[in-house]
Amino acid sequence: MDQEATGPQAGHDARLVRPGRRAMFRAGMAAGMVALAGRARAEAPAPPADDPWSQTPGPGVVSRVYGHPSHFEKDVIRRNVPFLTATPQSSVSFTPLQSQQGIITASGLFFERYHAGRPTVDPAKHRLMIHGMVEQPRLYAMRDIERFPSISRIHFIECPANGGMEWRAAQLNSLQFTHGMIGCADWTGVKVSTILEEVGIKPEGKWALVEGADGAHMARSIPVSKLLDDCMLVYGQNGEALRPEQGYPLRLLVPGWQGNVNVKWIRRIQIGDQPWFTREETSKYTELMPDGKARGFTWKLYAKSVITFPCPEMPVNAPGLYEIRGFAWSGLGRIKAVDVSIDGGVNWTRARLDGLVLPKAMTRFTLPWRWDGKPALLQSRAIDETGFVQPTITELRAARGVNAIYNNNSIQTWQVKENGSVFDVQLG
Ligand SMILES: Nc1nc2c(c(=O)[nH]1)N[C@H]1C(S)=C(S)[C@@H](COP(=O)(O)O)O[C@H]1N2
Ligand SMILES: [Mo]
Repeated sequence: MDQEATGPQAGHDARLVRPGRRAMFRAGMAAGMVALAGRARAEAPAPPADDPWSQTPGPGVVSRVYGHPSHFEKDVIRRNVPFLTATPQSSVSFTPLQSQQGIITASGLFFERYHAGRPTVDPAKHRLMIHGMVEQPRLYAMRDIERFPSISRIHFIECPANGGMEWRAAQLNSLQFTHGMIGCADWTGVKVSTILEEVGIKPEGKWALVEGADGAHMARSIPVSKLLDDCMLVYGQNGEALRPEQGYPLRLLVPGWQGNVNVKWIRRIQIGDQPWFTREETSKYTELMPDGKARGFTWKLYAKSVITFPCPEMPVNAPGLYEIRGFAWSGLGRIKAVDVSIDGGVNWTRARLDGLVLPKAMTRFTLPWRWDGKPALLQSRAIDETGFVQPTITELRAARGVNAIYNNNSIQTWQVKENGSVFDVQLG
């Protein structure tokens, strides 16, 4: 059974999400600091209290066991929406983006999506088979793959169903549930091109079937050109071995393309001359258009962004100076700019891009904001290096209708109320 999906938080209902006390505390910190500064002018602040932790030595080194975050951070966890899927084995848990610091998603918080649960794959027994239209079919053990020249790259993975529940209306009052099917990590592994050069692709080999070793045998068709361009066979994640949730011991990374093609526990790459039209690219992961036809092979993830503070889980408190924070990403390349609006898209201000701005990676943006205590409608709009501008939900519905589940990259609106609480809304 999937622990994450059946643990104590399993009963968490998306419709009932309210900020916890700790979240309220955090959100109020900026305002609190301003208030403190005001008070300091009147009377000198009291020296720090000699709390119990200041009076004795603490426990010794955390050695010979795996280290964990402070237990005060115990609410920063993946969460799932039990009514969303039939079983925890065909489920998804969402990244708590409201608590993500910086562009790297901690491995224990990286969203998970399984079609048949999480297999326990023995790395000593795991094999990657490469066959089909190749000169030299091969069966690789993990130690063979780890021997090849390697690279490390920071990339996001996003399920195209991220935001899929919001096509018709705003119904999940939570950043974690509207946007949490994304994570960004530092991945280490081998370029697929390195291995495909070893086996030699025959000239007619234009497509590849990539298949997982899980019970779902998740299989997708990918053009060989994409595999040779920037795909990786990944065994490292954020400085350690790939996590079981992410496909231990080996996963395919397809930078900038929808999460589904990033096959976990990968065991087979078959080269052919046409796509296979598997279940996951016909009955699933296609988009029903208003004219009744379905769009297929919509792999590319276009520019998207979201404000992570404030958000429903991280409200504001007293009026004063805050920093609006968020993430932007594009499957087409680098983020060029992010604009932020506090009046529902009437006026826009360019945000500051902070830290690393990498292709097909989450990018951090910030903008100072003096909240006057009045209602506000916060939005962010990403623009990538190809010039693509993130659309509004109205524009997206006009283009694709409301039957689509996948690829909702629309601008998110957070409504800030006078009492500081924040709600997921859509502007008509
Ligand atoms: N073998 C296998 N690979 C898989 C899946 C799966 O169920 N089995 N789920 C896919 C889907 S739908 C997504 S969105 C991503 C999620 O990656 P993550 O679980 O590492 O976040 O993995 C993809 N790769
Ligand atoms: Mo997915």
